[in-house]
Amino acid sequence: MKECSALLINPAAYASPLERISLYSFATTCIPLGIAYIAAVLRKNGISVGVIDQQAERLSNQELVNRIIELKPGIIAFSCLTFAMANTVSLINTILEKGLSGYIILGNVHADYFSKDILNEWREKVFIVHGEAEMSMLELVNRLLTKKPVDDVDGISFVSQNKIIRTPERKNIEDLDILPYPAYELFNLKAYKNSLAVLNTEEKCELPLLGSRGCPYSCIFCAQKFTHKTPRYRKELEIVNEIEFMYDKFNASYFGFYDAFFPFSKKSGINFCNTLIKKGLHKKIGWDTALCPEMADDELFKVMREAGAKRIFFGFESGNEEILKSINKHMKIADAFNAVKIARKNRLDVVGLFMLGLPKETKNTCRQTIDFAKKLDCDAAKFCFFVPFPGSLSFNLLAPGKISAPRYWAVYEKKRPYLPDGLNEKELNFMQWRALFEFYARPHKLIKSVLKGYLDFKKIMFMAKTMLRLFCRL
Ligand code: B12
Ligand code: SF4
Repeated sequence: MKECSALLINPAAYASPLERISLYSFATTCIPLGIAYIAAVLRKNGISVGVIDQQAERLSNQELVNRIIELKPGIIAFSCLTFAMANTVSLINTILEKGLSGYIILGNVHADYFSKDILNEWREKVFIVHGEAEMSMLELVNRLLTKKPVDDVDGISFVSQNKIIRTPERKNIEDLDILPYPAYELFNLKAYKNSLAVLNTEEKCELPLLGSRGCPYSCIFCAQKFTHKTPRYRKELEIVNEIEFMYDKFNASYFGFYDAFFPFSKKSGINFCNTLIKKGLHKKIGWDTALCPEMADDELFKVMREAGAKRIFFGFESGNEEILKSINKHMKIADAFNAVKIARKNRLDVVGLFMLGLPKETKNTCRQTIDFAKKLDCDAAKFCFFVPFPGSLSFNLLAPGKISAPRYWAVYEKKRPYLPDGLNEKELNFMQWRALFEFYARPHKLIKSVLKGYLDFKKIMFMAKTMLRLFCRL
């Protein structure tokens, strides 16, 4: 990589080399789209940009710092998500201790949410960019590189004369189609091979796609609204044009939508698929997406399949209607069964996403969720622990007294930040183990999962080891 003016970094969620082989190394590595968009906007405006994805490239902190030294950037910008924040803190402290020249900019939901605490910690040494950062970053980077004042840049916070200044809010980008395509050429694309949305595929190059920003719903565990406020949708033709461009430029033959859900509606979905088919792209590419179960529709799924869709992710979350309601999920259990039925009919794989440890969760409701997952009989299932992440409604609702967070970023490393009244940590861990075991250890499911690439030897061994460890601890 050549020297650059602005270096954008996606820090890893581990702090030590040992942790690299821990659970986090099994976390999916996907291209951080926010960084890819910011990089594209900076580049388009003549700024030389470098990108390092520490998570994907599995760099130790020492290796990352050495790279920063080599690249001599005037700006060092970090994407700050909560689960990687403990490591980000130690990276920033190292950079400051070593006296590396270069302004430090922090963005993404965690830095945005905790901007005051962060500025109190590092004072004038860092700048925060709030919300969607493309335009604020462009102005801020330009000002800092040319040593001009930054107080007229909207959407940022910084310390000046010992005071925290927050400039007026920057409006989100209304017309998403004015943005340049994400700058994937700056990423080491090989580092993301077979990474898309957890699953293995045979395809050559997999890339993310974003057809919209924001979401009209308010599930309590989600921080989508915090950054992206109102929903905005791209034109279907523009999305298809981007697919065509990425196919030509990177030989990208598989795409995964990062949207809250895509398509946005039946009409828009049919239009998108027909446009893709008209251009003949359906014969060259495959794609997957996430949808709300209640949007399932036979006509829509049929044309999606024709247009190259292979798989749909559904956030089913819980098998208990009361819990679904309390987390603001607008889906009914019956919608889930209907969605899987229609997807199956149209030969679309279904990945079910479930949560354990939600507020009001008990052993009994976990049991309902496990039975629900098994009955639905999705092709694959993920059982995540509920975490009230900063930026989500649940963080505000549960924070007082409920989240054991002496220092909000450190707790995410080792200790569960939240437990419902009805379950202790051991019981919850055991429920996850049970869920995975009961779902995958059915002979027909195991065989199908291996054949379809949802499980490979590495994942089976990892699961077996985790289960054994949990079992020994009980
Ligand atoms: C797609 C996605 C994934 C994908 C890909 C992740 C990836 N590496 O990008 C997958 C499925 C793998 C995933 C996994 C997880 N995810 Co996720 N994911 C998302 C999602 C839906 C979209 C992210 C996205 O690309 N959006 C499109 C871009 C354009 O928007 P953006 O990222 O917000 O970026 C803008 C701003 O935030 C800002 N910005 C972003 N980066 C930077 C960097 C700098 C330097 C600056 C200045 C600004 C800036 O400017 C950008 C452009 O406008 C978000 C929700 C959301 N934010 O919309 C959650 C989200 C980021 N994920 C989240 C979580 C918790 C996870 C998991 C831990 C879930 C789990 N239990 O396993 C894992 C972690 C895996 C990992 N190690 O990365 C949380 C993070 C919450 C928090 N407070 O940190 C979010 C916000 C969802 C939520 N729960 O509310 N995720
Ligand atoms: S979880 Fe999905 S549907 Fe719910 S608010 Fe977040 S993005 Fe929207």
